[in-house]
Amino acid sequence: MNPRNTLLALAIGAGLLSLSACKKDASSDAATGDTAATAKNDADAFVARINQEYKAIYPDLTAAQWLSSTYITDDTQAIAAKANERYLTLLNTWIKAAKPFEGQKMSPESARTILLLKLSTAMPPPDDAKKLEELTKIATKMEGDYGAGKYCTGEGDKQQCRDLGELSDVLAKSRDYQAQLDAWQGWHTISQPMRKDYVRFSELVNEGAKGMGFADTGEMWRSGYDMSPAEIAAETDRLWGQVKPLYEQLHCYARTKLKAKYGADKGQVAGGMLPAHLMGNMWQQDWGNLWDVLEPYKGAGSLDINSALQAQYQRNLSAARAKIEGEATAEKVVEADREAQLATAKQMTQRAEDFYVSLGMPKLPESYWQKTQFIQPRDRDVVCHASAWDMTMGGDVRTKMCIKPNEEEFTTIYHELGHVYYYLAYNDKPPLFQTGAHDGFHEAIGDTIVLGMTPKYLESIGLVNAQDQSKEALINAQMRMALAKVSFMPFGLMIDRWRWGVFDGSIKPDHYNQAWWELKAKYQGVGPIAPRGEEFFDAGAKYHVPGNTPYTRYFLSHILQFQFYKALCDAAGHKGPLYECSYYGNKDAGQKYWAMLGKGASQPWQKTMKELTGGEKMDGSAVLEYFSPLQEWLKQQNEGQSCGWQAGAPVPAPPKAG
Ligand code: X8Z
Ligand code: ZN
Repeated sequence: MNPRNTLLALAIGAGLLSLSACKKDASSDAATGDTAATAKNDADAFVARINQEYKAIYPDLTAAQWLSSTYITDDTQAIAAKANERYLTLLNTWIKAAKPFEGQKMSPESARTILLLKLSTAMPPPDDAKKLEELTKIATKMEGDYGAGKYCTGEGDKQQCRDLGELSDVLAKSRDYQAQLDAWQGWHTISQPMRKDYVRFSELVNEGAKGMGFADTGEMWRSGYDMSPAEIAAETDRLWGQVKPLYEQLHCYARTKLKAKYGADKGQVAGGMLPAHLMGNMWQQDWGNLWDVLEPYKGAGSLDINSALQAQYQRNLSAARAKIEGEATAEKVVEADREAQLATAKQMTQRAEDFYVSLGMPKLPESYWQKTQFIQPRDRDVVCHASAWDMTMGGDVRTKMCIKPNEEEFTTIYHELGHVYYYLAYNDKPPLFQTGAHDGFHEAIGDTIVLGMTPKYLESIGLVNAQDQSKEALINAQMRMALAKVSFMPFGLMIDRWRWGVFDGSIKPDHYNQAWWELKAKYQGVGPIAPRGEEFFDAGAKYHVPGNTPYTRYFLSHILQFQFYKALCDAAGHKGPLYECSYYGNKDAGQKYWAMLGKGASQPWQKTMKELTGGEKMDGSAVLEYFSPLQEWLKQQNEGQSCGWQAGAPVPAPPKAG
């Protein structure tokens, strides 16, 4: 999550409070009779003022949001909802106040600021004060309910409640068909009560979007790309068309392996789709946890990062236990374990920081280490979903995670630090330009660094053993990356296809779940083993729906990051196949990247993109270039198979337990 989305407009309102002061300056121009110049001065002064006051008021909202996300109680939620309500009320006022300036003569910077102002929230507020209050309460409640969500089984003393982390662990590690099914279905019970909230939520935000002149909230979300809403929708189709053949090959390979593992009846569902509960991930967005099933060549390249991180944790645990030897009460043992978890999480974060610093970027400020939430607290509910925060636009940057020592979390840290370094790089820009060139850029920064985590890099930091140069090792390395990146792409697309439909009314509340699974089938080729009726609200079991974070950004990011990667490789003077390139330690690449980050949203993203990559379009060809050895290999593996799936096939009764 990027809290800036909800915050960007804050400054505008604050700015308006002092607009009378701007007018005083403007009137002196009026005396000269130059009305165009007067209007220009008015607009520029308006923008300058709101920027200043935005920055001043911004920390009030981030503090309330941070508190409610790291300490979920009724009270902190009430505080966050109120803070949000106050801010959105101001936003409404300020957007209206900006209206007379639209189309007036003003500097390009001011015009862009006013444009960004209207798009600065993902939650367009309705005019009506009561409805706005209702909206912020529902939004805060949905995110809190998600964060505190637990699946409980058994009764009385025997009751066992598991949170998302624990249930995800089952999917990641257990290969017991029923245990995985139970964990998957269990998590999907937590969102059932959210359905009615989401129905109301969409009505309220749509009212807000219409009030701002958009057809609906989806159109508003699609308006933030320096092109028309219809154009960006068509762009996502085009980009998906480029990478879809690669996804289909990966899908085909995974299905063959799952069938070999679980049998032809259980390894797939109707229409040749992949069973939702068997993909190692609650949403089937990242198949990296299925390495044991999908590894092409056993042991080749030995990229076992999970074991290395586990070993690091065990070393920290031994050290912490040694300190309490002879006096180890149960409580002290638990504390030692937490000390080891925290130490490991910090070491993992230092590793990630080191990559950025190696590029010539600054070290993270001391306050980052003091104020970040690294691991899940023991004594309270928190929103564990990883996020990066810019609390003040003045260096108080933080991440909020529940880090565990595994590869997925390790790369997520690199992802989150991408957000943090973006914040730091554009902190000297006017506050309203302190956001991504577009939201996909923000998501791509850290992931680009992840692409630079080549086997050689991992070897150089001692995380994996010496790498051999065999063809088998290459395919294994490519597969490792594809399971994280390629498997994600259709998921990155389908979530907002669903929300765009909800917001434009083509998906009605009584078909929420049906539409959700139709889209999962169409794009991902994934299905449940038994029909999921409208008593469920499966979209709500993914953070970004109750958390109201637009998702197209992640799809775009998965295209962009390969373009950025290629550009940084060029800057680093890399010769040879793209996938071999790492710019770890390369200051030329770092300088180019930092310069791009520093631009924030001050100019259309196409210009920023051109400065980095030389081109002005998003394009999937770098993805295909990167994965070309794997794609060839997959084609050979899949020879003779009939790949692809039928999205509309009826879901049969589930196979018998066992
Ligand atoms: O939500 C995130 C980040 C925070 S911006 C952890 N991601 C998406 C997700 O988890 O669904 C990163 C990849 C996709
Ligand atoms: Zn992110």
